[in-house]
Amino acid sequence: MNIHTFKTTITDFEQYLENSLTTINDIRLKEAMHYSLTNGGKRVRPMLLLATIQALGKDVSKGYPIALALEYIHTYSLIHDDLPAMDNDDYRRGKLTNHKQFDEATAILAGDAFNTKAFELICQSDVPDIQKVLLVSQLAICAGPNGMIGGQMGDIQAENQHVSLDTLKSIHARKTGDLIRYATFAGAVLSNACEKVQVLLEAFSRSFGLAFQIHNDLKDVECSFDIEGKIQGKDAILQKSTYTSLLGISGARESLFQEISRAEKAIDNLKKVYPTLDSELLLDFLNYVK
Ligand code: GRG
Repeated sequence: MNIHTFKTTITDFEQYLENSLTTINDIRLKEAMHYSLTNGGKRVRPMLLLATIQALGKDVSKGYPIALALEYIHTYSLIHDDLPAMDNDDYRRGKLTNHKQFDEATAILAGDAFNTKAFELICQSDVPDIQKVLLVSQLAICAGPNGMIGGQMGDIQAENQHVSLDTLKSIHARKTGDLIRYATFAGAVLSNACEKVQVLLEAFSRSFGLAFQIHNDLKDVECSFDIEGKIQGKDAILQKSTYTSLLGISGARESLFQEISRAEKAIDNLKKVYPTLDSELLLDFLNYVK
């Protein structure tokens, strides 16, 4: 199955996502959460989680609460990332950022609410308790101080500094990569996949996560040359080390292709240990970063 066909089988996920906020009592908080949850995110992480279950031939609807929890954590991270104390952005996805549309305190609380509600969702899902414990603890690890938050801290500290390629990789493996890695982890847990399958899925999503970040850096550079051909834009202003600033555009492209081929190799190997795998669906995610 390709990703477009798969999307048509999970159209009710968007409705499920919209309905998930109806129990929030405070109207302003609910509005602020609804604003950021429904303003045009690509849903890469929940889609990857659900696609992993589909590729392993299991019941995709079982993954909805966990996929939504993952999108909640991602949404919180973007709301907080845009705040004046962080990236201080006025726009995201072509629309006002949460703190510009509402106010700073509301944006902080909307982010906090997504962060806590994610764990509530997993705990209240009807997956077996043993899986819940794994899913909750791994989400806390991936989103936490040695995961996404640690990556964000590293990213802030790297501003105006020259960092090595290894340091840059480590920052992004945590900041962007760990939630992507969680997607295949959760898909595998919910599908009762064995250790070998888990490991190969992790290799796939680790490379996909890095490729996702490199692709993002390349897109930023391609969109940010001024008329004199000088690089402008936020990363350049903050003198952030990026794949493109460390490796140049062609070096970054080379790294991107390397990660894509590592991810493809992981899927090849996975097909050998799990012959019924729908590899086309997982490989299709790589088209997004090509
Ligand atoms: C504030 C704790 C905290 C963490 C923020 C992920 C992150 C950490 C910040 C985002 C910074 C950024 C733009 C990174 C580049 C890669 C990335 C995560 C892009 C956004 O993800 P998409 O493209 O977003 O999946 P959409 O808009 O589609 O949901």
